[in-house]
Amino acid sequence: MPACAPKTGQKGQLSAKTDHSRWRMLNERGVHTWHYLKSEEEVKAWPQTTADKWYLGIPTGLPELKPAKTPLDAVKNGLDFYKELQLTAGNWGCEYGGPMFLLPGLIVTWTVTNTAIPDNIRIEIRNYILARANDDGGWGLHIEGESTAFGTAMNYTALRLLGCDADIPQMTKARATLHKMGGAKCGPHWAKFWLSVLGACEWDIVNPCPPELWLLPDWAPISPWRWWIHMRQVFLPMSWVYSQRWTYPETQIVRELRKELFVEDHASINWGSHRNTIYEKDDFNPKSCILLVIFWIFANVWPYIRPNFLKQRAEDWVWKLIQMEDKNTDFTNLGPVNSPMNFLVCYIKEGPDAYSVKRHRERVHDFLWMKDEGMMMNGTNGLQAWDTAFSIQAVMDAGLAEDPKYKKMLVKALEFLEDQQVRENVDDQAICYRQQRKGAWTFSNKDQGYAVSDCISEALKAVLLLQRTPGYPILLDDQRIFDAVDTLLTYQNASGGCASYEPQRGSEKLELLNAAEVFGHIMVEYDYPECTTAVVTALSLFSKYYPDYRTQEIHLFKSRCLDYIRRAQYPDGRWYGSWGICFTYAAQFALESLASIGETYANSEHSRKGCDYLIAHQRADGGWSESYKSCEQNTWIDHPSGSQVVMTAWACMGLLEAHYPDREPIERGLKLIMGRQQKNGEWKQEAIEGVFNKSCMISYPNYKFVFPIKALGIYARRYGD
Ligand code: LAN
Repeated sequence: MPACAPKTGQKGQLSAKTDHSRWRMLNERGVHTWHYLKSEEEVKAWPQTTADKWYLGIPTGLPELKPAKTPLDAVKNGLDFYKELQLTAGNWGCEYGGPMFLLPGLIVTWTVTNTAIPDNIRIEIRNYILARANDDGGWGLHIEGESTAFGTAMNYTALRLLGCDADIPQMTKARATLHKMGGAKCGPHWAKFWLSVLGACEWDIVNPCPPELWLLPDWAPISPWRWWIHMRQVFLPMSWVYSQRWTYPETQIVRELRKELFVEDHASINWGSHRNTIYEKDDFNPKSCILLVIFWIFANVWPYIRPNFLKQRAEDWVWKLIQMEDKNTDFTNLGPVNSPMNFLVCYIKEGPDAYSVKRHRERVHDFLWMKDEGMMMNGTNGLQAWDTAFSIQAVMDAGLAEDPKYKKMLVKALEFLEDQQVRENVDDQAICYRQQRKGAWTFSNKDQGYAVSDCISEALKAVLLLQRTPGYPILLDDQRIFDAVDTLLTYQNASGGCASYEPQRGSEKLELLNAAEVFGHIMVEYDYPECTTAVVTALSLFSKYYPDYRTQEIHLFKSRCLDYIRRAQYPDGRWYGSWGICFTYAAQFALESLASIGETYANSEHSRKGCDYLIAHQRADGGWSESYKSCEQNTWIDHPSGSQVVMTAWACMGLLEAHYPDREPIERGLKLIMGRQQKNGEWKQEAIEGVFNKSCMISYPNYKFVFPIKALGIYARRYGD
C-alpha cells in the first residue's frame, strides 16, 4: 500500500501515523535534524531523550515536585524541568512553527527536482498540514490566522503532491473554501510563483521579478542590496527562475491540480489579467500605484525591448550571488524561503547530479521539525543561540548561577555559545553585500552565519555575566569579546535605533515597492525597540567590565539609542513590538532601556506612561493577554482566550524594570504565572508568542520557561522571596 493512500476500504481516512517512539532529534553542534529509526537494534542503540519526548508530546515522565509556595520555589521547579530539556551540545531546541507557507514551497521544490520523499516524512508532513486546517477546511498565513487563498491553495497543493486523494472529506472541504475565495488565481505573488514553477498556473500570472534590478549601480536608491536581507535573498533566486520562466514538465498530478485549484476552466483563464487579482484577506499590504505602473511596464513593454545580453548578464550575476550565499552558509541559506528556491536554481542550472543539488537536498532537513501533530518546517534552521542566551540570563536573573544544582547546565550552555561565536567575516563580504560578522552570534547556529544585532547582544550578555561569576571558566578571551563589540557597534541606524541584520541601507519609501501583498514592513530594515534595547544593555554590561574600550563611542551610541527609544513611544505610552506580540513585548524592552540609564517610574515621564499603559491592560485575573491582531492593527486587542503566561511575564518584567512603585499588580501577575505551573515544574503551551512583518505569527515554545523564570527571579531578588 503506498504510504499516503487511504487505508484499504476506508476511503477518506488518513494514512497511519508513524511510530512516534522511533523519532530522534540529532544535534550536531547546533545543527538539528530528525531521524526515524527503522529497526529494534537502532532503537536500543539510540534511546529517545526527554527532550525528544517533550518535542513529540510524549509524556516525559519527569517527577512531580514539591508545590511552589514562593516565587523562587517556582523558579527552581521550572528550572528542574527545563534543565532536563537541555541537549548534550549545551543548547535548547524546540519547534519554530507558525507560518503556513513554508512547507508548500519545499514540497513543490522536492516535486519538481524529482527528490524522493521517504514515507515517514511524507506521512508526517501530511498529518501536520491536515492537523492545522481551520474549521472551514482552509489554511491561513499562520497557524492562528483565518483562511487565505495563499494558505489554502498552497497547502492543498502540497497535500496533493504528497499523495492525498482529492476526494477525501478534508480535501473536498478545502477545495470548496478555496473556490469561495476565487480559486488559486486569487493567491498572492508567492503563490502564483510556486504554482507557475509547478505548471499549475502560467507564468503570465506572476508579477515581474526582473533580475536586471541586480545590475543597478550601488548608488541607485532602489538597488536590491539596500533591501531587507530576507526580501533580497528571496528575490534573488525568484528573479532567476522568473527570468527563465522555468516550468516542471507536465505530469498527471499537475493536470489534476489544474482542474482542482481553479473555479473556471483552466484553459479559459486569461492569466495576464489576474496578476493583481488577490483575495481580500490575502491583501494585507495592497500594492502602491507606482508599483502597479512599474509592473505594467515590465509585463507589457519590457519583454519586447529586453536586450538578450542584458538578460544574460543579469542571470549570470544573480547566479554568482546565489553561489556565494550557498557557499557562505554551506547550503543552509538564510531562511526557509530562499533555501528551497536556491535548491531549485541549482537543479535547473547545474542538473540533477550536481554537488550543489545533493547538498541542498541534505540541508533542507535542517528546517524540518517533528512534533505530536506531524512534521513541519521551522521559520529558521532553529533558535539555538537565542534560546540558550536567554536561558543563561534567566538563571542569572534569579541569582541561582552559583547554586551547584544548575552549574553543569550553565557550563554546558556557555560552552555552546563559545562554540557558536562566528569567528570570521565571509570572504566575499563586500561583493555579496554582507554585514560584518566577526565575533557575532546568529539566531540559530554558526552554519547559517547571519549576525543579528540582538542575537549578538543577548549572547554577549549571557557570556559576560556567566564568565564573571565565581567558579565559571573564562572561555572567551578579551579579544573575542572586543570582536563582538566591534561588530555590534556597526549596527546603529542614522535615527539612533538599531535594526536586525544590518543597519538600514535604503529609504523607508522603498515600501512602495513591496510586492508581496501578505506582509508589511519588508522592504528595508527599521528601528526596533527590542533590538535597540538588547544592544544598549549589552554595551552597558560590557563597559562595566571593560570601561576603557571605545568608551566615547559607546557612550554616544547608547545615548542616541535612548533618544530613539523615547521618540518611538506613542502618546498613550505604548511601543510597537515587531518580533513578539506586541505592545507587551516591546514595553518590556523599552522600559529596560530607560532603566539602564536610571530612568524609572519615579523620575521619567516615558517610563511612567509605559507602565500606566501596561497597568491599564491588566486583566481582572492579574494577567495580560494580547491578541496577534495588535500587530496587524497597531492598537491593543485582547486575546480571546484570556491571560497568557508569557505575556504576563513580559508585563511584570517591564514593571519591575521600571521600578513601578505599587507591588500589588506585579504580584497578581506573578501569582497567575505560578498558578499555571504544572506539578512537574513545566508550563503548558498557550497562544502563539512571536511575529514578523506585522502579519505572520511564529512560535517561541521556550519562552514559556525563560520569561516566567526571569520575571519570578527578578521579583524574588528585588523584594525577597
Ligand atoms: C526572525 C526570528 C528572530 C528575530 C529576532 C532575533 C527575535 C528579532 O529580534 C530580529 C529579527 C529576527 C532575526 C527574525 C527576522 C525574520 C525571520 C527570520 C524571523 C521572524 C524568523 C522567520 C522570519 C523569516 C523572514 C521567515 C521567512 C519569511 C519571509 C518573509 C522571507
